[in-house]
Amino acid sequence: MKQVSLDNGIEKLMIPGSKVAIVQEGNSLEHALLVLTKSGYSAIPVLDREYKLKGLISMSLILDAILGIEKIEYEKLSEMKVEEVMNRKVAWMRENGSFFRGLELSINHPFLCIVDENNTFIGILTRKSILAQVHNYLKFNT
Ligand code: 4BW
Repeated sequence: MKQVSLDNGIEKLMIPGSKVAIVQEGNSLEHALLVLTKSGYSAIPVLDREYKLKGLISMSLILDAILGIEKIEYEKLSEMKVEEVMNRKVAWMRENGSFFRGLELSINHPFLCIVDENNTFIGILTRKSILAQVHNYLKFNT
């Protein structure tokens, strides 16, 4: 019978950086809104020019930033930069991190950023791929 392990690392489950929708911290909110809308994701990583992880930007953070007291201030979309609005608290792991650590973090985070020892962005681990692995484990090992 096929055996599925939960002790393996996370590298095989990771979506590589080349396939992840990202923005740079110096991009305008308008650009970030475009990337979020076209990719269909509600939150994506923010990187600097050297591809180092800096934060996360989401649709709700952008909307909150452009919401004035009485109306939406659309001009802020081109005036403000992603770094002014992004969430700097990011759930992250190293590529050689354990599956259990990923599972634990994914309870509160829809995805985890994977970085190397220089904080360079390598990819993401999604809640979907973690759940799929747990599902396979339960299906084939119980
Ligand atoms: O455009 C989409 N394509 C696919 N294949 N699935 C999507 C898409 N948009 C949403 N989904 C599904 C996924 O199952 O909805 C879930 C929640 O999406 P989110 O959070 O709220 O945009 C998705 O679950 P998931 O694959 O476990 O991904 C969790 C979160 O990881 C997403 C998004 O914030 C981020 N993410 C996933 N793939 C990404 C990505 N961010 C940038 N680029 C990617 N390729």
